[in-house]
Amino acid sequence: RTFKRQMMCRRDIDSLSVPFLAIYESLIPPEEEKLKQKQLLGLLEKLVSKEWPMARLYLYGSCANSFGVSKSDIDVCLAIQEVDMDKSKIIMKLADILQSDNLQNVQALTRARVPIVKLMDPVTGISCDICINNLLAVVNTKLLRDYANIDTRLRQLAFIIKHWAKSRGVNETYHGTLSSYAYVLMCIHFLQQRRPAILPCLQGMDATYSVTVDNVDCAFFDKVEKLGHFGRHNKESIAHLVWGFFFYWAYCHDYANSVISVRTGSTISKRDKDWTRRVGNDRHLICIEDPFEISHDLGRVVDKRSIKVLREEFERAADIMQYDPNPCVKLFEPY
Ligand code: 3AT
Ligand code: MG
Repeated sequence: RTFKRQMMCRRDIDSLSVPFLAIYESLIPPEEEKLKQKQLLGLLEKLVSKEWPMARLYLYGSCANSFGVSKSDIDVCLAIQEVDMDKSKIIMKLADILQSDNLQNVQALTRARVPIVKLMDPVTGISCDICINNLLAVVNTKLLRDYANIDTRLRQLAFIIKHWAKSRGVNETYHGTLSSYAYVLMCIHFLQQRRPAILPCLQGMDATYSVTVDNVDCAFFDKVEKLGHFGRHNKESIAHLVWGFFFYWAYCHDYANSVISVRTGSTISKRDKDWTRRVGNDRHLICIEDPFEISHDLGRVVDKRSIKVLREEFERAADIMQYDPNPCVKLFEPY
């Protein structure tokens, strides 16, 4: 492998933005889908507040971070202070409460890594997962959404990368590949690295938003409308960025020594984080620092076999972007 290989981008790259933008547009959820999600959230709020008037429901994940494609399930977090009830009891009770109304397939998954209630709303056709007190996910959802509001190229790039990852079968954490959340962080990191930068580092700026959740201080600049158009000095087209993203992960990222860190707007060394050797099941073969739970490597699910799959997919995509006459077809070919 040629590390930090220099490569000139193909000369017709910008003309490829038209088909890429068409794919992006086709993935955007229609307004009526958003309305249905709100409607379902309203129904859930009504049912929950009968039993727990002080509880709150928050949307998180792709339905709220602006990286959700059409027909996604929604992720909901129940924020509740029930001191003498453990999570699995709350999950069972919640399932009970929701069972009673016109919702379908209500299931309590108390033994999952993150215990949830799953259900389907027959009126809107939307499926939903409800977790308990996972407020860090609500805060990281806000961080992602705030980044998306700075430059539309982030949302475009992330949609295209998520679509690629799903088509190629590399968006499956239970098979050792990466979550959608990890891919969006990779996109943000990549746009922070462009010169001129397309995204700033919100956690490196004076904080205008600050909360403490589970003993983690979460602080960042969230008045993004005040940034003007931050990335305006960088004129790279979406096709150029898709090419650059794959080229970066195929040939530029230093997998052996570097951790990508949206929190610092840069990379940091694996040695500084003590992520140099395998501890338990955490192998640190690709390192993606969570912006708030900084001891948390989102690449920890990746193993010896799947890192090879991932890197080969990045190289395949980079080569298609560089040489294929019709990259939009080949890139998303089912694996
Ligand atoms: P899909 O459109 O459903 O593929 P998503 O954005 O909903 O994408 P995930 O299903 O991977 O992404 O995760 C849902 C949310 O849960 C996203 C993020 O706020 C949170 N989350 C996921 N994985 C982690 C993690 N390892 N650490 C912290 N938060 C996480
Ligand atoms: Mg989701």
